[in-house]
Amino acid sequence: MKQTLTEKLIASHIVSGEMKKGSPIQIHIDQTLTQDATGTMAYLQLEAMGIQQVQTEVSVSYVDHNTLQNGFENADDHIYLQTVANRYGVIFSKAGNGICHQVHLERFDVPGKTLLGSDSHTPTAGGMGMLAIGAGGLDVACAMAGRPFSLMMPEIVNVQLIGRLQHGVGAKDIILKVLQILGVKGGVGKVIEYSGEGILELSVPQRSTITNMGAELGATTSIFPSDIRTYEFLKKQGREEAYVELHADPQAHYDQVITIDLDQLEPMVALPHSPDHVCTVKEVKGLKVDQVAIGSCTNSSFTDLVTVANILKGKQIHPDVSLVISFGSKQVLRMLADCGALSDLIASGARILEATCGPCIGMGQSPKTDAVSLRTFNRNFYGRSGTMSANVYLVSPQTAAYSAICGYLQDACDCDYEEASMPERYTIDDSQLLQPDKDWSKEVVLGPNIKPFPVNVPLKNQLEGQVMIQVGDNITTDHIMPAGAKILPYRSNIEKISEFTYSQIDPEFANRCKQHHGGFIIAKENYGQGSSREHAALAPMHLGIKAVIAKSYARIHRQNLINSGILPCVFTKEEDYESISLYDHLCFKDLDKIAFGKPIVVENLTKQQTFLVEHGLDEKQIDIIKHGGLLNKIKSELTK
Ligand code: MIC
Ligand code: SF4
Repeated sequence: MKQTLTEKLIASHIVSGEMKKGSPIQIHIDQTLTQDATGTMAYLQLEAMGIQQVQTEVSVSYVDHNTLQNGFENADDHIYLQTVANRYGVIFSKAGNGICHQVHLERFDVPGKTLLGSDSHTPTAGGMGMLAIGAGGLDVACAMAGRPFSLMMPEIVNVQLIGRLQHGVGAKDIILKVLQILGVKGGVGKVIEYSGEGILELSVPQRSTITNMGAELGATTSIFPSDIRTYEFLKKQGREEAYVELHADPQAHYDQVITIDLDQLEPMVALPHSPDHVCTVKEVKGLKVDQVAIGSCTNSSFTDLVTVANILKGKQIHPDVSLVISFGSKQVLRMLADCGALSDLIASGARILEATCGPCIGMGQSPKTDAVSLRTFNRNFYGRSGTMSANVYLVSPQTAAYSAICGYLQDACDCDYEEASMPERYTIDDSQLLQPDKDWSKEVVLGPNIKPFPVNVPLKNQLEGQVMIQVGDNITTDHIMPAGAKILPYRSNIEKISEFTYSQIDPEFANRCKQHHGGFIIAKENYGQGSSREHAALAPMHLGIKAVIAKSYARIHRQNLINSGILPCVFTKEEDYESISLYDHLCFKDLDKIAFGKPIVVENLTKQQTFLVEHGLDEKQIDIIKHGGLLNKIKSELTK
C-alpha cells in the first residue's frame, strides 16, 4: 500500500495498536529533549521511576527559558538539571548555548527518527524529516525510561507548496497562511505533511520555521521530506552521516490536501491575540509600531538573522521603536559575530540579548502600556509579553526588520535588501554540550525551591464539588498557568506556582479553590491550547480540581490532565454548557463503573438537573485516571 511519510515513520516505530485513524497507538521514541521550565518536573519524575540510565539513543536537557536569574531559583534549577543529567546519561546544554529546538536542529536531529520533547514546539525537528512530538514532562520522562509513547493514529493533511517565495516573503508567511486556512484547532488529531515543488527551494531552517509554528494549529506534528536540502544542511553541520532520503510514496492517500501558491503569497501578519487572526501586511500597513522583537525558536536561525542584518545594514531604527534581538544558539551568535552581521545589528540601534527564549516567554522586554509590538515569535496570546494592554503582532523577520526602520508596519516587498544564503559551513563547537559520565557517586544537587513532584489520590466512586471557573473558547495554558519573569522561577515548586493559576483572567481563582477545597472547571472549545507545561494541570490538581468539562481539548493538555489524575470530560449536548453557573454544586456518579465508551452521569445539585458527559478515555487512560495519575500507576507497577 502507498504510504505517506508520516505513515512510514509511524510504521517503523509502532509498538502496539492499529494504524487506523483515531485508534490509540504506541510508538517507540528514539530521542528526547527537555527544557528547564518543564525539565525539573520531568527529571524528578524520572528519578521516581527507579531506572539506572536513560534508554533512548539521545536525550538532551536544555537550559533556555529561565535565564534571567533574578533570585537563586533559576540557578538552582540549572545545577539540579546538570547534576541529574550527568547521573542518568543525558547530555546537558548549558544556559547560553541556545534555544532547545534550534540547538537540537543543528546538532542532534536525524531524519527518520522519533523525538519526544517537553515543549510544544518540538515539531521544529519535522523540518529535518523527524517525527517530532511535544508532550508533558511526565510523558517525556517515561520515554527516557524506555516506555513507548501513546497517541491517536492521526489524520494526515498534505500541504502542497507550488511556485517559489517572492522577494520580501519568508517561510514565516507560509505558516501564517496555513494558520489562516486551518485555524488554531484545525490541526488537532492531524499531522501536517509538506510536499510539492515549492519545498525544493526551502532550506532546513526555513522548513523548521514552518513545522515549529505548526504547533499553533494544534497539530500532533508537522513534517517535511528528507532530501537534498536536508543533506546540504547536515553536511554543513558536519553530520552528513545522519542523512537518509525520505519521501511519501507517489499517490499516497491524504485525508485533506491544501495547495499554497508561493508565487502569490504576500507578507502575512497574525493580529492580537491569536496566531490564527491572520491577514496580509498590506491590510494593516501603516500601523505605528513601538517595539520590534526578533528571535525565538521560530525565527532565529543564522540565515534569518543575516537577512535581518542585510535589511538594517547602514540604517538606523526609527527613534520611536525599541528593537530587541535574541539569538537561536551560540552557533548563530558566534557566526554572526564572525561574519560582521552582528556589528550591523548593533550599529542600527538594536538591543542585543543572549541566545535564549527571552521576550518570547515574557522573560524581560515587556513593551510599554498599550504598545504595538511586532514579533517574529509564534504566540501572541493575551498577556504573554508581560504587558496586559499590549497588542502583539506576529510577523516574519523581513517584515519586522523593515518596520523597525520605518516605525510603521511595512511590507518587506517594498524594501531593497538581499535574502541571506546558507553559509559555506556552520561553525561547530559543542563545548557547551556536556556529555554525561553516568557517575552515581556524584551528588544530585536539589536547591530549596525544588519541591517533590505532587501526586493525586486514586479516583473515588463519586466526585463532588463546586464549579470554580467557567471559561470560553481557546483557553491557552498561558491563561491557566501564566509564564513570565515573576512566575517562571516557581516551575519547580507546585505549591507556590499554584497561587498564580488563572491569575491573569481571574485573580480570585486560587483563593476560591482553597476556600472550597477545589471543584471543577467548565470550558468551551480547544481547552488548553498552546504550551506543553504540565503545570497547567498540576497546579489546578494541587488546588483540588477534580475534573474539567469542556466542549473539546487540545491534545497535550488533555493528556497532562489525565497524567495528573484530573478527569477531562466533554459535553454530550452543547447547551449543557449554558445550564451551568459558577459555584454550581456538581456530582459525578458511579465512577467505579467508568469504562471505555460509556458516558458519565453528572448531577447539578444546585439546578436540580442531570446531564451526561463523555470522557473519551481508552483503556490505558482509564487505568491512569483510576490510579490518580500516571506516576501513581508507574509506582504501583514497580511495587508489583
Ligand atoms: C512556550 O512557548 O509556551 C513554552 C514556554 O516554550 C512552553 C513550555 C513551557 O511552558 O515551559 C511550550 O511551548 O510548551
Ligand atoms: Fe522558547 Fe518561545 Fe520557543 Fe517556547 S516558543 S521554546 S518560549 S522560544
